[in-house]
Amino acid sequence: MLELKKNDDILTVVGRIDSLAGAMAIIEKNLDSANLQKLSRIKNTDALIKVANAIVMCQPDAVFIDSGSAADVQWIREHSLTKGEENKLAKEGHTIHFDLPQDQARLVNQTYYIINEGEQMSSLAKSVLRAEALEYIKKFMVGIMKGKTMMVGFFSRGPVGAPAAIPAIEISSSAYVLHSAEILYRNCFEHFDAEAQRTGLFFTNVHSEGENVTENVPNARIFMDRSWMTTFATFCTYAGNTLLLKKGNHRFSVDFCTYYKVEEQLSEHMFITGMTGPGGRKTFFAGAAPSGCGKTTTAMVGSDFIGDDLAQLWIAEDGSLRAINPEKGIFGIVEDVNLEGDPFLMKCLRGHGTEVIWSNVLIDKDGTPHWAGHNEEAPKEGINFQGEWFEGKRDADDHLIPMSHKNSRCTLVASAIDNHATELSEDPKGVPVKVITYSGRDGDTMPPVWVAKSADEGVAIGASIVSKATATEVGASGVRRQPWANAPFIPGALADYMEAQFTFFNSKKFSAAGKPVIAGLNYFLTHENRGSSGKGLLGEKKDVKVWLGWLELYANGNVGAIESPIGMLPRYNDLKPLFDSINKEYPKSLYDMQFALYIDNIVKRIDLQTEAYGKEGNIPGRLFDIYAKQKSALLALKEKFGAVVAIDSLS
Ligand code: OXD
Ligand code: MN
Repeated sequence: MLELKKNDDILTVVGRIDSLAGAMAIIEKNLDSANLQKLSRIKNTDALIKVANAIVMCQPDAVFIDSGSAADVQWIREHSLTKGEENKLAKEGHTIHFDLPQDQARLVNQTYYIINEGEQMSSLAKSVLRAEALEYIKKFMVGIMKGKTMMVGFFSRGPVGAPAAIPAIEISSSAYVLHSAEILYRNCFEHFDAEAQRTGLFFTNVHSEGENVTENVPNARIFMDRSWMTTFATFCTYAGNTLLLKKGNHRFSVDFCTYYKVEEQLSEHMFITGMTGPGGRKTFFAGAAPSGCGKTTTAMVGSDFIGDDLAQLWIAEDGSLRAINPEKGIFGIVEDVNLEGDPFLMKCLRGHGTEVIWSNVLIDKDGTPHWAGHNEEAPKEGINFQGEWFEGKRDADDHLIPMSHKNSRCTLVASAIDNHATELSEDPKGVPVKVITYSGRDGDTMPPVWVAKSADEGVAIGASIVSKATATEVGASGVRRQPWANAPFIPGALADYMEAQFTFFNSKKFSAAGKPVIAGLNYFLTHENRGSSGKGLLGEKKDVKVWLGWLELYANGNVGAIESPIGMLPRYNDLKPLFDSINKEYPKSLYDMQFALYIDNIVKRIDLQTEAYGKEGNIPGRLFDIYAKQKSALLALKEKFGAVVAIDSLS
């Protein structure tokens, strides 16, 4: 359950401002005339009260209102340089920001939902009771901005006017955070009041890095108050922990869709991209993958790239599935980004004319950034996320320090990417999505692509993602369940989220043509797991284009498929021409390896999921029905053909 505005808003408890008059008195006392003038354009009472309470709580020396004007954005850039949060690099418009060595990824163990007594949360989430969170905030956030300037920006998570867009306020003493917000989100200062009224809500985010020192990182907290859709973040700067317009507000949006927009909207950890099919037709995809599993690369493979991380989906009046990207920029992992796999991104990173904030890469003596896997000549020394670096340097535990952190990033506007469909991205009507994909880092079990035979089986594919841990979360390791690749961002009970998925994808509001094809994708199968003498991945990054290309044809009825217990599988003869078009040999022997069904592995997965979901309360019975049906069909196949079923046995 989610009850909005339940119990007290912590910001109001601490700031004690609960009226417009009270808010205005604080605002007038703390803003200079230029900033007061700017803020006078915002009339929303709740928003002004939020800002006033944040001022009372954080006690900044000054307050800067970011109206989104070119001058204001320039002020933020310069403030970041003056504070030393960013430094200029050799290339015009490029800067470097370093997060503390202990703050290089999402601090999952210090991230909590603020909940009320008796609320049921996702079994995969940490939560803290309201009273406890209040104690922390009183202790650590009161006066946290003394000596600093508080910056306040008004943004929209999506094109203004889109049915699934929601406005948000970002309040921070970090100019790096506001600078990143300006690149990643649409400043909607002029439209904030109208949007808050239209949607009936807005999100609020309050962050301060404090002194920004290692000693304080253990005290860092990322709190998300579900009931008041307000986040608090302290003593950290990594954007995944601080720019809570991103994953903080995504969580609120997931919550909102699960409890207030059932059968209307979904909020997903998905890229959005378009593929061009025969005759120039465009087919749009929305695809989920856990953090650090190549969503950015996959999205850019399309001819009409829209977004690489988040998607807001809804069913339009005409029965089509629509999507918008709540963001307008990319906070992308740079490890392994190179000319071969990411030509468009590399053009921005190594060319001219694109503003880029780099984080946690190596900077050489000439002011050029370097990162692992860029396939260029690498320097032997420089400055990186832990300070001076030289090849062979070891940390206190005698581990080799890599040239760049595995989770080092680049922040840039999406419209700089050559294949970005900028005009479409800004259309509040969204793009019509025909294909949904789910993927994870799965080295040994599922084939590269398979299509669900029904909406219910599609929901089961999303529910069943497993993936190897990546560098995007501090301290994560092993292979883990990653439901919908959205699990870290689902605040409420998983059962509620799942129920909302079943309801949405089975909705009668979809027209026959509007119902999406739902598929699983896996680029991570390895030779070792397919009985091959080869090593490493069984395919290459660039094969993604083929899997998406095949789904494009399938979704438009141009190719058939082979039926199997887990779903529909592609025919070799349909894949071959797609490989030809990326100039790649595709021997039948490789297809046979990729698409053979390893029954024991798949059944093990089904058992794992059945057991894990069996421990959650209230999971919809149809999930278990699907697992049971698939398992018995798989075992029947094993009976007939053995533990490894060749794809040709099915056709
Ligand atoms: C991200 C993440 O940064 O999911 O997108 O961690
Ligand atoms: Mn992400």
